[in-house]
Amino acid sequence: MLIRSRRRWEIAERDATPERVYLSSITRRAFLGTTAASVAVIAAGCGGDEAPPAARQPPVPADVLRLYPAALSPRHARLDRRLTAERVAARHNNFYELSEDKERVAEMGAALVLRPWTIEVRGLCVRPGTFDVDALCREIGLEERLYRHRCVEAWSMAVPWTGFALSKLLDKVQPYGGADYVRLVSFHRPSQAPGQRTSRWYPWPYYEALRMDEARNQLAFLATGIYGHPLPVQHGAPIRLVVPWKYGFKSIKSIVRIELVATEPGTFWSDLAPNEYGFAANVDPRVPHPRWSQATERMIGTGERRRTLHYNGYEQEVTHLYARSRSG
Ligand SMILES: Nc1nc2c(c(=O)[nH]1)N[C@H]1C(S)=C(S)[C@@H](COP(=O)(O)O)O[C@H]1N2
Ligand SMILES: [Mo]
Repeated sequence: MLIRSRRRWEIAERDATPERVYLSSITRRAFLGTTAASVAVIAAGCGGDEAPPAARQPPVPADVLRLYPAALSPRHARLDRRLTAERVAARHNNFYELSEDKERVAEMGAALVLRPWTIEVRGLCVRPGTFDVDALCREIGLEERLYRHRCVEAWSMAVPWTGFALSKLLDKVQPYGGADYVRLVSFHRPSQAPGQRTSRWYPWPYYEALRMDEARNQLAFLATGIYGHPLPVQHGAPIRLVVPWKYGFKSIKSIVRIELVATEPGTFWSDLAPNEYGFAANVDPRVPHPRWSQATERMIGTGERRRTLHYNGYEQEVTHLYARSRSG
C-alpha cells in the first residue's frame, strides 16, 4: 500500500503538470499528511486509485434527450481548424475533483450522481432561485457551437458544445445594477469524487468568476452537451461554463451555484498561485506563463503545433471588453 501511494507522489513531482501547484513547504506538509491518510483509506478498500463503481444514474429525461443534436448556431458554425476527435477529447480532461490524471478522469467520475441536478442562483438579483438543469434546457432551448479551447498548459482542442448563453440564465434572475461580478461554484461531494478525497490540500469546491460584462458577452456559454449528446461526466456534466477566449481553467465544470456579487471574488487557481494565474486569464500569446511560453499550443490528438491567437481567436467578440485599460 505504501509503495502505491509513494508512486503517486513521485509521478506528481516528476510529470509536473503545469497547473499542479508547486508545493510550498506548507502544502507539502499537508500533502504528506494527506498521503498518510490516503494510505489508511486505501487499506480500508476505498482508495483513490481504483475507479469507483458506477453510480445508479437516473436517465436523462426522454424529452430532454430529444433536444440533441441541437441546431448549429450560424455565428459559431466555422473554425480555422478541424474538430478534435470525440474519443480524444473524452480521454484528455482536467477535472481535479475526479483525478489529476487526464486519461483517468472519465473512469474516476463513475460515482458522480448527475440527476437530479440544480443550480442555485443567489445574491444581487431580483429573482434568485434554484433551477433544475433539465428544466432550463427545456425552457431556454439548446444550440450547438463550435469553439476553440485553449488550456493554460498549452494544449488545445476544438469541439462542438451544446447549451445556451449564460446571459439567458442571468436574464431570468435579473441582476441588480451593483452586481458587477458572477461567481460560479462546483459540487463538493468527496464520497462521489475520488480527487476530493485524495487531493485534500485543494480548497474544494472549485470556484471561478467573471466580470458581469464578460458573463453577459454572447460567447459565454453554459454547455450541457458535447458532440451532439449530453455531456459525459469528464467534460463537466450535467452543466459547465465555456468561456473560449480565456484559458480553460475559467470554464468551470459541474456547476451547482452562481452568486451575483459586488466585488471581485477570488478564483480557485488565482488564490492557490497568484503569481501564476490571474483573474482575467485571457488567452494571450505575448504573455508567457512564469514557467513556459504561451506563444504556441499543441492540438491534442493530432499533435499539430499552432501559433496561439490573442483571445484565442475571439478578438472581434471581446476586445471591447478590455479596451479601457482594464486588465486583459
Ligand atoms: N470543476 C472543475 N472545472 C474545471 C477544471 C477542474 O479541475 N474542476 N479544470 C479546468 C481546466 S484546467 C480545463 S483545461 C477544462 C478542461 O475541460 P475538458 O476536460 O472538457 O476539456 O476544464 C476546466 N474546468
Ligand atoms: Mo486547463
